[in-house]
Amino acid sequence: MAVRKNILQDDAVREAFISGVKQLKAEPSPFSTTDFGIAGAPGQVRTYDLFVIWHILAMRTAVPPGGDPDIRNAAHRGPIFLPWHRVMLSLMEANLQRVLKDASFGLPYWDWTDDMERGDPGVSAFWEPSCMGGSGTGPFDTVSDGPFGFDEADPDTFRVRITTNSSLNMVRTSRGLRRALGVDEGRVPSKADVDALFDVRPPPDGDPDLTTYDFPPWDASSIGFRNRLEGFNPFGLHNLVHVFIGRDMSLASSPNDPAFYLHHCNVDRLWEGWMDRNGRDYLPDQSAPAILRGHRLRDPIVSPLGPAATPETVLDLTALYTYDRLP
Ligand SMILES: [Cu+2]
Repeated sequence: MAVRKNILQDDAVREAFISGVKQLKAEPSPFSTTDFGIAGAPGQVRTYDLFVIWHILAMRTAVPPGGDPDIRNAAHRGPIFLPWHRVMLSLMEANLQRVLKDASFGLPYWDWTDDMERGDPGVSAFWEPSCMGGSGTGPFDTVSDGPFGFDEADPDTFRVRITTNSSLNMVRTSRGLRRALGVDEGRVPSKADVDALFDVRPPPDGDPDLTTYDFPPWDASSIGFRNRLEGFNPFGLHNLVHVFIGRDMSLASSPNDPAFYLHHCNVDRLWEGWMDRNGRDYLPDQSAPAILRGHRLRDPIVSPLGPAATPETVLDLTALYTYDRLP
């Protein structure tokens, strides 16, 4: 059983995360780039980059098929958003446990509200060279400090290897990680934003009842807890943090930035806190129409990294991990 802790409050877990990411970034997976239809000479996909590919594939899979992935896709803009990323995080955590040889390792979380309360969220121990490194520099905003900074002369330097072009086709690359902290958005969510997410007083007319997980039409326009946390309606929380970090974090290949996992771990913590208060209830159930296939209670979440899960099988993972503190 793992306990997930605040990355800024535990040096050992921070160092283990960094070490584990570097190992997964170097470790070959059983897959080749051609297995995923990626153009160019075949190359072996590393375990870490397999997560990037999986995320891109999900993001460009419209639900329903033939629809618009910007309205609803296999991992975002619909009810599956929270369970899908929970499965992804659990698989990352299991892979980190494996390479770290520590079955009790818990994926750490980044509570960005602490950074916002201190004033300038771009100035935080989180962005120090001892943790994630900071904002990028140069024409492409390439990160040059910290454990994931780019050093052309170092063959083992942290590299982005898979990304997408403007048509969401996967392309191979070999470059440094890119970030532009605070450029497209100057803030991250505040404690007040999180308090509002948990405000279960009877809503004024027209406002969502945040004790309900999600509502029709189950997409990026829906009101309710899921979309408030995902951050499409209104814009904020999860989405705001991606845009605040910018560059690689704004793309379908956003798991290229290790900060992705620490951010999403905090999103998962908020969902866990919500279920702890409001019950482990998910919507829609299996009676919802087939156009929602992929977002219903017992629809499979399929991954190249492990066995399929469903929302129902991940609603309660307290036997696998807990958080040191719930909101
Ligand atoms: Cu995502």
